[in-house]
Amino acid sequence: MDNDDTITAIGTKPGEAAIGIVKVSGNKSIAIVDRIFRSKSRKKLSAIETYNMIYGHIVDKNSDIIDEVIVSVMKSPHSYTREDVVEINCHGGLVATEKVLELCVENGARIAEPGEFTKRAFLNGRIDLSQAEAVIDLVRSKTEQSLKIAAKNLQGNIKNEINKIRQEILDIIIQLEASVDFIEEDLEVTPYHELEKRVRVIEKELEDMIKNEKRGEIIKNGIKIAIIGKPNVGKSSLLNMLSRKDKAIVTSIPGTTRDAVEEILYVEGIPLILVDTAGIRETKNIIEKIGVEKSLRHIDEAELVIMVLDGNRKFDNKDLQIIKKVREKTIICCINKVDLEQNIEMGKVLDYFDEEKIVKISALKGIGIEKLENMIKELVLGDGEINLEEMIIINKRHKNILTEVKKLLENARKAMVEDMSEEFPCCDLREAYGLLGEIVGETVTDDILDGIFSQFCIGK
Ligand SMILES: Nc1nc2c(ncn2[C@@H]2O[C@H](COP(=O)(O)OP(=O)(O)OP(=O)(O)O)[C@@H](O)[C@H]2O)c(=O)[nH]1
Ligand SMILES: [Mg+2]
Repeated sequence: MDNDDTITAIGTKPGEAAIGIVKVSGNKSIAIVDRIFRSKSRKKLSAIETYNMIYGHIVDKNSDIIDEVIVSVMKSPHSYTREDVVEINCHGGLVATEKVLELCVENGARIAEPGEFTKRAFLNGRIDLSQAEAVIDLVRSKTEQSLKIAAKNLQGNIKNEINKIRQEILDIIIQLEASVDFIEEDLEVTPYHELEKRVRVIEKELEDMIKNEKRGEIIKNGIKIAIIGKPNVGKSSLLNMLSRKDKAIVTSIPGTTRDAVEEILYVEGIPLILVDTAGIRETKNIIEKIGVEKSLRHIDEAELVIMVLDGNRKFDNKDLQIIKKVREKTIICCINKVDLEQNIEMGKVLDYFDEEKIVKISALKGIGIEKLENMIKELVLGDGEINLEEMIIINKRHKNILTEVKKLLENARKAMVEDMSEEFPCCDLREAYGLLGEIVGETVTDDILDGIFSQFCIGK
């Protein structure tokens, strides 16, 4: 990718729409569009003020009119990319918009790679890498909550925090180096135990951010909850009750659900992806067998499992077999059909589940559903409410970096505790400082950049 040439792309979704926007960015963008644009007053784009719009037509080399347009000009450095940016608002037909794009290319622009506009904004210093990533998150947001996080990160939430921490690390390094430099001069230096305390404070901040990554992931993508159990215990009835819909087929015939049925619920803006699965049992029926295999896969992928038992029947080996498959998971145990006579031996159930993870319900009558919902909420959101205003929500890439940084800080602190010479903690801290630069994009390889920007859509 050459960053000096002028790039172009369609910035809107292809297809019939009210408008289609062709974006052009780079030092030749105004000259290129001037060649294919005719305003009524014959005014040139180069003559119009930045952030103004002008009406006219796009014409081809035979001066045939291609489209009626409004063109806006945003001059460097006050534009998305910090370069001269021209946006051509076409009538949103597929062919007209494509044709305008083609004319831009014929006149010297190059088709942009996915994310290249935002990459330029980053390379030209308008935003840091965490803000560029926030642009992707913003575009992809599916819930109001995830939009909120992305918008805050775009404002520089992560950037500011990381830069603050980097500054603090740098300051500690300077203190340490000072004690090396002035070792002979008997100058007052900050003692190890004080610096160590400061490192500990940073570690704590990193810990909080690392913890929040998981929450961010849940807010963005929701969590998957698998409803499992042997046939006929009431799994589909429960899905229907929780989603207040008549989504899954319910019958008294064991083996009704063959294929997994999904339904998305929003709990405080967080998507819960509920999956009703086929009842797990040994079966010769080929369709049911595939369904059972699918159930097992869904259990694997689920962050939370709701295990349904039939309170009307005795706890048996089939229940036990299923419990054994989900031992590693976070589980809520529902004793269903409490409206009927209870034959299940609670003593046996308590052998496998903690009392606070068991809830008695009737998926038919709606008994205990609220309690179940609260249990789900608590397990999903963890301790307390999610207060987005005060949280810094990072992504996986950041988390991996912060985890490394935390190890380095621990090493540095250990070196101080063991009263090793200053070079040792200094070395770890310098590495930590450099690593943190990868989050904001100050120290970052082309591979990482390509990995990030290739996730963008074209024209962004
Ligand atoms: N009395 C009573 N009957 C229930 C309750 N929940 C489900 N049932 C009945 O139990 C039968 C089986 O319910 P389903 O929801 O289809 O059970 P399932 O676990 O999805 O069954 P499979 O899909 O075959 O694995 C149906 O006749 C339901 O009406 C309940 O809480 N009380
Ligand atoms: Mg079912």
